[in-house]
Amino acid sequence: MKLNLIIFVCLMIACTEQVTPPESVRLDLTVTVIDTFGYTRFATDTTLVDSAAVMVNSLTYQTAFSAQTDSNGQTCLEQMLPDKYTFSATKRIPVEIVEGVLGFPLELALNGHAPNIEIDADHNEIDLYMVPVLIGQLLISEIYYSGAPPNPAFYFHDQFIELYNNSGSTFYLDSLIIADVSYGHIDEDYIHAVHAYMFPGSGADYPLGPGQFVIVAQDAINHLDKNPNSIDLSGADFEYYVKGKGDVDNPDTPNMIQLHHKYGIDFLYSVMNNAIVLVKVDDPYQYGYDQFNELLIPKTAIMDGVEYKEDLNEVDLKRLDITIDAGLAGGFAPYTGRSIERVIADTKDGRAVLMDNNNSSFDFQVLDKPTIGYLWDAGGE
Ligand SMILES: [Ca+2]
Ligand SMILES: [Ca+2]
Ligand SMILES: [Ca+2]
Ligand SMILES: [Ca+2]
Repeated sequence: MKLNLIIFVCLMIACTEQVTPPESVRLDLTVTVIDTFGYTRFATDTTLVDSAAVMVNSLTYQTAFSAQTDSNGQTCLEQMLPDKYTFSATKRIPVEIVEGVLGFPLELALNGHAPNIEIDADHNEIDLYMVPVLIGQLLISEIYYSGAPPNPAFYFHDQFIELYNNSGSTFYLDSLIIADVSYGHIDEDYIHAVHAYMFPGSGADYPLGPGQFVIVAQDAINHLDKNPNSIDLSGADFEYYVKGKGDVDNPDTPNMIQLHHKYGIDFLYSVMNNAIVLVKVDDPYQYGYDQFNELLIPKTAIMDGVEYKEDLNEVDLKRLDITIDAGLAGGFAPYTGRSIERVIADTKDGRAVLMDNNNSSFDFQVLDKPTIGYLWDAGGE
């Protein structure tokens, strides 16, 4: 009996053990990062992008490698296995260089993304082309979507999104929209929104000053009453409210205005994978719906967007394109109480300037617990 058990355990180990390819197949992989839009040439008289952060994800082995390009715009990853890889790179462009090229100042980053590239001994040099992307000023600074660890049951009504004014001037939240993005549409011009909720106000009712936060809760209540592993959102600034579905409505917390709600008892963020966007558009119904009852929102109206997934290696199966979010945040199991938050890139006039290169693989970090209305990096608990 005991022997049988030992054999069984050995078999289990043998089954789960990964097959390691022989050392001889390993290769050196060179990534060259190129900017043909003129920003790098303006600064260095070459199209080769130095000091770019590069991330390489293996699809089979589920490993990630990060590196930085040298003065020739190159980085070499040694001893790599032949596989399909996804390549991603990002670099912030100093405002004075943007002004030199365009004639006016603008916050830009360069992003490159090449998914699913077959690498072997004959194909081990990759040219990654960068495109300029606009950096947001009003940002999604945190999304707490994972839900609370079971106590006693799984709990996900404590989700919230935190927005942050990353700029030096006041923004008005009035009529801005938070939406989530459907998967599987190949559409250059529009995102397809499953849910879309709008801030109330008539133009100047809800100012957000530089360095200020706003919290939008799924339900603005103290969730510790429902699950001791959860959080208190009774102080949230806004909440989603879905009429006729048994949703709670805290009378002291203003409700977001429902523009579109395809399904669900609330505006629930998936605990595994989703993409959330912040939108500014004059008429949200101007472009109508697709055949799946999803609201069409032009990509040019998106102020910021963040995509997250439980499995970060699924970078080739994304909802948002490279102009909105070239990467992925997250990488943890549901119901862990963990959260995702932007990292601080800089401080300016005493306020944190958050990183927004439109690539969540670089811009976001994972927190063990959410930080409601403050930043973990700024000396949180
Ligand atoms: Ca609700
Ligand atoms: Ca309410
Ligand atoms: Ca952004
Ligand atoms: Ca926070």
